[in-house]
Amino acid sequence: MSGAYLEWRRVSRGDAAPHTSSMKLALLILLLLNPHLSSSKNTPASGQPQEDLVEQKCLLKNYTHHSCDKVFCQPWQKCIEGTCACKLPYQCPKAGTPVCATNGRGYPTYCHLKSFECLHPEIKFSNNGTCTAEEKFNVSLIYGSTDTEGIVQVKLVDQDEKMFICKNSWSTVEANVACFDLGFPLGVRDIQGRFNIPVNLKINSTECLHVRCQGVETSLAECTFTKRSSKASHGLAGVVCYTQDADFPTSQSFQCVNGKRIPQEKACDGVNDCGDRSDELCCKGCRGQAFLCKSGVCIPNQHKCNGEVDCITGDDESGCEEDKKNKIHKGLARSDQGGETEIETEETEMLTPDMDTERKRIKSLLPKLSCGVKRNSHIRRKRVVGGKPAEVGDYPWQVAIKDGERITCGGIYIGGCWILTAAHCVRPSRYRNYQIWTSLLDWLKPNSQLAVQGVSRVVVHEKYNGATYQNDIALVEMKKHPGKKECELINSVPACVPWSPYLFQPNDRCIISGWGREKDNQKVYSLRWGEVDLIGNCSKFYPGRYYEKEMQCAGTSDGSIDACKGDSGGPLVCKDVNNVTYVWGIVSWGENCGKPEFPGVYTRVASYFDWISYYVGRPLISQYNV
Ligand code: 4AZ
Repeated sequence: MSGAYLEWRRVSRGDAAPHTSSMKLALLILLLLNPHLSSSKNTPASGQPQEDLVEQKCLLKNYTHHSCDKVFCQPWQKCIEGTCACKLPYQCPKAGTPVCATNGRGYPTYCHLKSFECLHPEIKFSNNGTCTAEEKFNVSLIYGSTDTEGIVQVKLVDQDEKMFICKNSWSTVEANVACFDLGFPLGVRDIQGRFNIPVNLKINSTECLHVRCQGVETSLAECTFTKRSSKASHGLAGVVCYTQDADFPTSQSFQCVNGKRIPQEKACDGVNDCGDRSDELCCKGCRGQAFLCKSGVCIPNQHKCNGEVDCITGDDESGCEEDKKNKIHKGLARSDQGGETEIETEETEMLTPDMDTERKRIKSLLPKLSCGVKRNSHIRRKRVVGGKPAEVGDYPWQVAIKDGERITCGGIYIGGCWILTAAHCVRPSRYRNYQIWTSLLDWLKPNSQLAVQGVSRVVVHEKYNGATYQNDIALVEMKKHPGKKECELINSVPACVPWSPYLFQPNDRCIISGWGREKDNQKVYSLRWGEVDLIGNCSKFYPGRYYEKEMQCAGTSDGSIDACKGDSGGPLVCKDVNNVTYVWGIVSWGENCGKPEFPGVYTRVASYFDWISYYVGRPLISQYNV
């Protein structure tokens, strides 16, 4: 945590620290960025220490369930400049079953309807199949003292009677969806309440319905309703929806991005108490059983190893074979309230179609990017101090940039005809002088896989600063071979372009490669590689010269592995839990080579996702098709 940041914290808590003018300015800027701070953003009035599971610096970014830095977008959305935006219906996969909306209109698939709803939120999902006049799903509240609360009643499309929901199938997840459906955009306030249930109301427990939502629905009609043969009496589900006038006391509360306040102890518990998930997206740890994604997001424990990736870092679905075996061994399965309970043996009758399965199916039908996965990997052999020699196919995204007679820099193939490199490596006006050598190992003994491409264009970042090395990033477009529509690089594989700054963290181990000099300035002719760790807080090594958002330091504690002169423009790649390789950095600068007190500095590629996609086109590098 930086000193400046600590200072701000003191100011926001209202301590008696004298306000310097720079502190006042910083506070003003922060308030402009987040108006909620002016009330009591996670700063209890009692002045108690802040909740330490929450990452304060991250909160300032106001992340919600629409922030693709932190979450995956829905299949009917696309990630643009950090926000999940609505796709147009025609961008949905064509396959699927027809569905009906609340406006009585039919849509060819669930994705088409959800995409339409994304643009016109007043129209919601009603039912599967074709639209007929009588069929209407309906939710209402009864026995409450105001219209914001009550026992939940639903009328399913093909049932005549309104029915109650069983309390044991009811959680914050379902209650949020019910409140959204009823027109309370901030979701649920409480699932307990004092309701005026008539004493003569006799409900047979078999008459209540079970409901299961995923938490991404906007109407209860999208959740799955079942009827169970259980004879046990469980009580009926009720809800108090959240309204601003029925506010929580301001002390000890967490301020959600949507303006809702929730008890502080509900932040980072895996449950979307805010309704916009803003209480789960900036976490250093999670409460109870919730699972902490490497990206700092808490998800409910039952989403771990459920076959759907929830963490952008993929860690909720890795190592699941072990987990599954354990679960089966212990006879454990998903329970209603978040924990794990014994598998229920009662019969269940499905009353509504399973739209969650439909949503997963749509996801699987979306086009997938092929990047970051090597075609054939083999076992490495030789080892050399300060890096090891690479073998054919080890770094299929690594390219060499030849300027005239000399190989001056490295580069990274990112797909199509595009090479990513450092701005200080190239000049747009010199594009005719450049050649891109792919699949090269040793430039004294060119291997058979080697291919050489001309260059048609060089784009240097508009804000590249040669004095400070800020925005040291450039794109090189290769020429297509005559008569060809695409750049066909048979032996090359693109590295994936990271779209979120949370995909990798300090201390993650990554790989650098290049033809750069050895520590003793000795020339190198064959491609070498080495493992380095991402380093946080790099300002301490380069005070005043390190720009956190644009740069990333990496190295080893003894400095033995480092990039050096000639490696510039080349890759710092990191592998995710699924062994997919991302270009996390571009070799940019550093004081000397191989000195532990001066780690290598790389351009932080994730910060330039939008800049890159502007030139190369979103579909080439975007995980979400556009
Ligand atoms: C260079 O001159 C250079 N040790 C590249 C990387 C580093 C230092 C210098 C990092 O291209």
